[in-house]
Amino acid sequence: MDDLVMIGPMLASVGEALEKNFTVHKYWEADDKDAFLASQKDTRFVATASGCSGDIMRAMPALKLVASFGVGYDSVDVETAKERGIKVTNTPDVLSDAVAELTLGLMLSLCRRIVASDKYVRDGKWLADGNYPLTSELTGATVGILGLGRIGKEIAARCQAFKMRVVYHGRTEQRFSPFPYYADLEEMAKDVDWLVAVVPGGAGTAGLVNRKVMNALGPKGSLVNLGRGSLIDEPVMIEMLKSGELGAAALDVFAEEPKMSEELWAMDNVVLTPHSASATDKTRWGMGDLVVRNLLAHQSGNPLITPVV
Ligand code: NAP
Ligand code: 8YV
Repeated sequence: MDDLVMIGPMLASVGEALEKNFTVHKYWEADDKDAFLASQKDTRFVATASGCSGDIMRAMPALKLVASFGVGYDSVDVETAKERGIKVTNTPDVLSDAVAELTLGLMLSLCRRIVASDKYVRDGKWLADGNYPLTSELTGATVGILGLGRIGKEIAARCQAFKMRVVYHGRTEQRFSPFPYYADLEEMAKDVDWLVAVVPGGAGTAGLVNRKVMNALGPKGSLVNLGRGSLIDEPVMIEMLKSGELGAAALDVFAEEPKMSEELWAMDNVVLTPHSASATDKTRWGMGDLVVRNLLAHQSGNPLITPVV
């Protein structure tokens, strides 16, 4: 059987399928990483849910394919892969519905204060203090989608079902999109009630949602981040949420996750989830299946199903 290096633990269904088809070597279990990599000079396959560095690629001269679990591949050193002729695959599309679904869940939680009002009931305050304060709704509001890609489009469709007006920003206008395009993110932020960020991470998008953009969104605006923590200037966001310069935030991803400023935990204008937008049984199974099918395709000389490079 061909050898394969697994960088970190993966979903059980992926592990089982890989064990059937490859001799699996577990990088994360090795005490001496250099010695481990030195023993993998002839290994052609890597499977990972936690990225793959250029150093690992350089230490594996026979490496031909890095199959990554997740659509975002910012933690895979794609430049080094390209230089070395290593193919990289990801898991697009199969997760778009689940991510869009959680996005709407977060938006509803935020504007209808579902999490806070659940706590209100459990704390016995309904009985003691009377009705919970009035909230706001999605109906009639404008949402600006930062990144109208595969997931962005699914979010847009769901926002329309909630009778919202949808606009978007990306680097390029999508010619046949039914939604108004903003070439400038700050201009879009001025005009919307909700800013939903769902662009890839990496150097090109780091800090895209900066003070100016959050200022434009303003005290009545809500920021939702499903993309990557690196998209937002997090310290500035926290400062603006505290001061009321930014209305509210719903966050699934964080710059240093799972770490984050505990200041966020105390804010009731914030809803937090643990990078779980794709974390359903069905979707994670589909993502894992795609990882395995890409590896098997390459192993048998067939075209990759979802290549990045
Ligand atoms: P996609 O189809 O490639 O869409 C990405 C969109 O981002 C495109 O519309 C692109 O439009 C836009 N974009 C890229 N760079 C940009 C920039 N510098 N400025 C403005 N817009 C930019 O990707 P997808 O499948 O929708 O996934 C998007 C991202 O969501 C992933 O890369 C990942 O980081 C994140 N994600 C998170 C979770 C989670 O669990 N929270 C799950 C899945 C995915 P232009 O090319 O026109 O700029
Ligand atoms: C996963 C994601 O949680 O697909 C992505 O880009 O962020 C998520 O679906 C992650 O990739 C799991 O490793």
